[in-house]
Amino acid sequence: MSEPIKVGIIMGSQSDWPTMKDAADMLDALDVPYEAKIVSAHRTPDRLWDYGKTAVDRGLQVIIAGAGGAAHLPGMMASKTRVPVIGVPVQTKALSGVDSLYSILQMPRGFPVATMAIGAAGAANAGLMAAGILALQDAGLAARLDQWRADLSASIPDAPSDDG
Ligand code: RP5
Repeated sequence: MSEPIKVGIIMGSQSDWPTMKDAADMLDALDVPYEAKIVSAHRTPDRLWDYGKTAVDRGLQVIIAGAGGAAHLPGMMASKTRVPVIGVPVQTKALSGVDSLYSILQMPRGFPVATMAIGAAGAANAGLMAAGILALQDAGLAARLDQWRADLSASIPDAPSDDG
């Protein structure tokens, strides 16, 4: 039997996928099952509501939510479910993602969103953060995450080189 899906990756638009794929790739690397869905706060509000309403019962334990511009998706999702929400501000053309960052970061007291950096690094870190949360209850994943971190450290040279 396949492992139950505990991580939901949601995004406001197809155009967010190139960024959000970095979260998915990280979860793939750590062998963490996930689902990826387009759920827009503005264009599909009913879909957002249903997703939040059913998240606990479906067994989701972390939701990674990415959006750009007036990025209401992570905050609205946090208002609808107690499943922890990790927000990824997608980089925008008009304001370079600072709009997304502020929209996601400045939540009112009571409805937290764990906000990552703007763009692909933030998405990758969201995958790592989700894995870290699940690893608290999953020794196998904890070992894989420890190994991933050790491999990253080992790949960093101790001195710079002219060859790059
Ligand atoms: C937001 O609007 C999405 O999260 C996306 O980042 C942004 C632009 O969406 P598209 O116009 O590219 O579909 O809702």
